[in-house]
Amino acid sequence: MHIDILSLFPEVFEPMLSTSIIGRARDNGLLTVACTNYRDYTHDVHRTVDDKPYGGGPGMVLKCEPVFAAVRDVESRAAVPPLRILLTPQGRRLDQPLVKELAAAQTLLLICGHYEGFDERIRLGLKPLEVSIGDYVLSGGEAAAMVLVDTVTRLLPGALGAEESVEEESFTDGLLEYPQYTRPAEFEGMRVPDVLVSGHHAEVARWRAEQRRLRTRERRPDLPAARQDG
Ligand code: 6GU
Repeated sequence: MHIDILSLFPEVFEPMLSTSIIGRARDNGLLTVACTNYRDYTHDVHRTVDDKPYGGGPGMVLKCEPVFAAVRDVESRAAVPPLRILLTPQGRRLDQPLVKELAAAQTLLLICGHYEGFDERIRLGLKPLEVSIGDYVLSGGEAAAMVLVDTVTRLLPGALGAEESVEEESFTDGLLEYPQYTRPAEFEGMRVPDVLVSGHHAEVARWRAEQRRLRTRERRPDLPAARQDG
């Protein structure tokens, strides 16, 4: 997969993109990422990317010209037309089913905003898929783009080692993860459950399945999997 990220702050991405699973996916050629600054597509001496809103009001609005120019330039060099994604709190909420859809694309183009918002014609003209990562306010789309890249990368074939199976994780089957322990068997009076120390694989599996059901019901009764019998 190839991901282009358009942003006013392209430098914020590199540390997370070169670390851990994303870094390894890039090293192994499963993923390429290119970050581009809208400011490189301005033509005035101040390299202006934002302006006051028509009709008045607080804050500044991201201008059309540098965003359209950046999108067109990046896409003109792409092998296949990318799936355009606009990071905005007004978008479709990112969840694991949407992550799966995005991970099936060959190329993603992530359009990050900052300031009070985008000129509406960015939506109207570029017709991106609008994606939000949750119901809270971020200062810009950068943190949301990073979340999206992380979640999608984990689903690329070969990105996770055998030790990091996608299958057993929270949300892949709609249930939360079971509790994990490692040595020592007792820490500050807290003991690892006997069943895990016992070495009975079938009982361990049964205990973990039960813990997942209990946890999901307790913590996330809103999830469909919490309502199932068993
Ligand atoms: Cl994608 N962008 C911004 N600015 N705020 C958000 C968001 C995105 N998702 C949740 N809050």
